[in-house]
Amino acid sequence: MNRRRFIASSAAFAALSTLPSCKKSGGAQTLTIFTWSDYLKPEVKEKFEKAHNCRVVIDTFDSNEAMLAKLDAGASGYDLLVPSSYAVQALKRKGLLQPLDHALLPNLKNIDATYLSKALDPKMEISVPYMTAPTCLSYLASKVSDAKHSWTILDRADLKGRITLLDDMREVLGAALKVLGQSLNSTDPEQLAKAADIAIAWKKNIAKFENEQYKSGIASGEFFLVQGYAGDLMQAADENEDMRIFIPEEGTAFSCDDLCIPKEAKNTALAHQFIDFVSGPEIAAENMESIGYRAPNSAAYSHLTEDFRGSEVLFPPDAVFAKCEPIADLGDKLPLWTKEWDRVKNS
Ligand code: SPD
Repeated sequence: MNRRRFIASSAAFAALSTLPSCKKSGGAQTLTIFTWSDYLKPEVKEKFEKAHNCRVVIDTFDSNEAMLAKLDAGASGYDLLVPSSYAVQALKRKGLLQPLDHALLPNLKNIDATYLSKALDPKMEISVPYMTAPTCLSYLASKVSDAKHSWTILDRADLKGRITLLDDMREVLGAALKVLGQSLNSTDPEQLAKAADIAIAWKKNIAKFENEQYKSGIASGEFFLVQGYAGDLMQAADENEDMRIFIPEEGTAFSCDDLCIPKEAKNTALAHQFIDFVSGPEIAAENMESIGYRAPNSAAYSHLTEDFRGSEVLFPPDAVFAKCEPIADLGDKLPLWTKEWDRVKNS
């Protein structure tokens, strides 16, 4: 696939983001985005900067919980956030987001209506879907024999010390709940306790819980089996053709990350312009092909290559997709999860 090499380019991208803003040098505006790493094609960023005579500054988080904690602690200065849909709901409950002005967003007509019918914000009142993808497992074919395409591959003691899991309770306990045949959004205390027991057993085999180094770690051969996000794994696979990526047979999280504007944003008009820009058909397709994620944007699909459309990870067969679930907002049940996750982390 024609993806930009992100793993090597992340440092350069971060360096670009620390350049002085145009406010100081040329009077142009700065759009500050708080988002996941490797989640915007650098050339798309440059095209937006050129089209709107502005500078885009990227600050990154590596989990929704880290993003929520930073905002809860009072972090400000962001014009645009890119949380997963369940975290958008949490931000909304806290009164941290502002309603979107649809008059400034003509490209909303491109957003996939089938997707929206199941989305947590179907009318896009406070958020616009950006990218969606499953959480997957990936392994090195030359190192992992007889790889069963199941979460239970994490039980394999022969891979001890060569596995990583995401440092994310929704992903790890969610995967364990899928092994139990339960919803990954369960709030049943008994099911959660059993899921934590499974995660504790997995923990004995892993090198670490972490959310970023797994990409270069599996690409370099340091790790043999990692849990990660589909697009990040596809970017890594561009570096190492020995990598295989699969959706575990029990099902997985199929998350969507959304674009939304914080209540305190300074550059609200520019933030709307950015949302509209990345929702245009050609730009959405270009961005998707580069970062390896799928934008729910009907108008963009005809601009995708056959290779990309053929990805069984991003466009899984119906039977596989039926076992996948979006991550839901836990609301006041959150402590049930944090209690079990603490038990896993302290084991
Ligand atoms: N590098 C982009 C990572 C995108 C992750 N999506 C969020 C998944 C939520 N669990």
